[in-house]
Amino acid sequence: MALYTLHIGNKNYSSWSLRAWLLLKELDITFDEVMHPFDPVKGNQAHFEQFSPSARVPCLVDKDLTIWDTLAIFEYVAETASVWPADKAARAFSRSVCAEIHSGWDAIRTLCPMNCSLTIKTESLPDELQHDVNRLSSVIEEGMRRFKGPFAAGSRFTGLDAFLAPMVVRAVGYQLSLSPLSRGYLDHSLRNPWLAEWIRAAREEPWREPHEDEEGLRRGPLVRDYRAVREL
Ligand SMILES: N[C@@H](CCC(=O)N[C@@H](CS)C(=O)NCC(=O)O)C(=O)O
Repeated sequence: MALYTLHIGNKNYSSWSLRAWLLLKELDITFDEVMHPFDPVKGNQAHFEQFSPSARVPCLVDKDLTIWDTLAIFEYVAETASVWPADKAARAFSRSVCAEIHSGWDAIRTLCPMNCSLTIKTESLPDELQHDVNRLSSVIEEGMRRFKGPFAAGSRFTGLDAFLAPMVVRAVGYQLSLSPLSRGYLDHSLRNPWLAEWIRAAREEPWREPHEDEEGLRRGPLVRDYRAVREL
């Protein structure tokens, strides 16, 4: 029997869902996955509030406990599993970067919405987006230098890698320019079999979020759309 239930959104678009899903998969924690496709016409509020107090995904259910919001889910799982690095400095760094991403990086999140299916040749990088891209590059670089890789905070996958996964998808999909060391991290992350499985499933989804696709395409011309299935 699965330990938890994890409510998630569309794999193509739901960056926060990816983080929690990837963490549980990497930690080998069994869970039932319940996907709730976003509804770009009616909105999600009425549907999502049936299982999540914030009406957002991801949302984790452990028997009679409901844990919502990605950081809270990570800390809940950390009570019984090895989410964060054993090394104190690496743990402090990881939590700082995760908190920074969670409460900031608005430009990269809104101007480059995660889209597992599209490759876009980014030509328009407003200053605030360039700032976030530089910050992404520099936190990966710092993690790799200080904790020696190949993961962001040392020799094994941790919560920080789960937090960075949607940024990896963005960096590749929007062809963002990162430092050579950071690019090495991207290549290593893309070889993660669970991330590859998520991306594969995302590309088979029939659902579309037109405003997300349009926002992404404002960054530059489409190089490739990997979606296998026609829109419903
Ligand atoms: N702070 C929340 C953010 C969650 C969030 O914004 N999730 C998006 C999907 S990636 C969502 O549920 N959107 C539905 C909506 O806004 O209607 C977290 O960290 O989990």
